[in-house]
Amino acid sequence: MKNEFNRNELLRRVTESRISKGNERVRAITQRIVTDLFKTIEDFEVKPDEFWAAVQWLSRLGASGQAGLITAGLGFDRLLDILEDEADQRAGIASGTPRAIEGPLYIPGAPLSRYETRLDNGQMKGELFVMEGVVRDTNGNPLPDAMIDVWHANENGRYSHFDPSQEEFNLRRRITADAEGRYRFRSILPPGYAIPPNSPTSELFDLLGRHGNRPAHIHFLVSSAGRRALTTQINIPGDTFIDDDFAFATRDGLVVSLEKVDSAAGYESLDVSGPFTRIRFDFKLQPASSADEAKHIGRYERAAA
Ligand code: MBD
Ligand code: FE
Repeated sequence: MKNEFNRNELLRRVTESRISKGNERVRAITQRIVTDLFKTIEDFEVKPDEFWAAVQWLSRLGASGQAGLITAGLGFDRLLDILEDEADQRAGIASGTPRAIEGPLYIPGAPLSRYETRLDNGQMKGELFVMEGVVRDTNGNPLPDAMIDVWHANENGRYSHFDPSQEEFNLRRRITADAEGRYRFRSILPPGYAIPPNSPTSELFDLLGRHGNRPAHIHFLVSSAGRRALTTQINIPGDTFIDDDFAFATRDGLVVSLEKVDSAAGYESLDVSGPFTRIRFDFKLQPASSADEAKHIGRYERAAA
């Protein structure tokens, strides 16, 4: 009878069998997840057709490249930020600009400029704005040559690279701050984002009775030698979804104000002529406790390092 066993013995065999050391952490976390899933299947009396529909959904999700939408929409991305915030607080590390989730749509290697640049290609509809400020440490000292990576959606709420209708790196740039830590750029205010309809992601959100909208936002990755690389976003005020982000990423300290500026004097090098909208925002970077923490890289590169 040694190959006839009940569910508890099956779970024991699945989680305890080994032919080599493996990795203890991976083993322990897998054991927890499998144990919890066995229990979920039992408690909800999940039937084979439901189980295989879910597995097939997971396969389609992977093939669609949308796993990062699901993690954001189910709160995992914000959870990681909350846990890091709590760890900083316990360690007494001065807080800088609040962190906000990277999201799944960052692409490294955007075109690089010094001090100032233009993100849009002149064809995007919407309101011209200039965003400017200084990158500082947590004591307020400017950080010369700090690196800013900025990316946002186009007028349809889509991101270049993932949207074949846009040229490569449209609305994506890197800027090195000047000797006083200053940066500025012009672009067009983006609208919000909505998860793709008729996709594995929208299937789940429909079944959950949830919307898949993000309020209008702009992403940043900001870094400087000896400072902890910051991943954050700003939120553009006035969006219907500002306090109801499907990714739970809005933070009070990141909702900027839009200033109306009457004269373009001083903005000639950005080709601004008439009145325009301005966002002023200084980034504050925490001290880094290792060279790795200071690296200007996206989350997938960081995980692979
Ligand atoms: C986005 O633009 C985004 O920032 C996140 C977190 C998820 C989906 C789309
Ligand atoms: Fe985004």
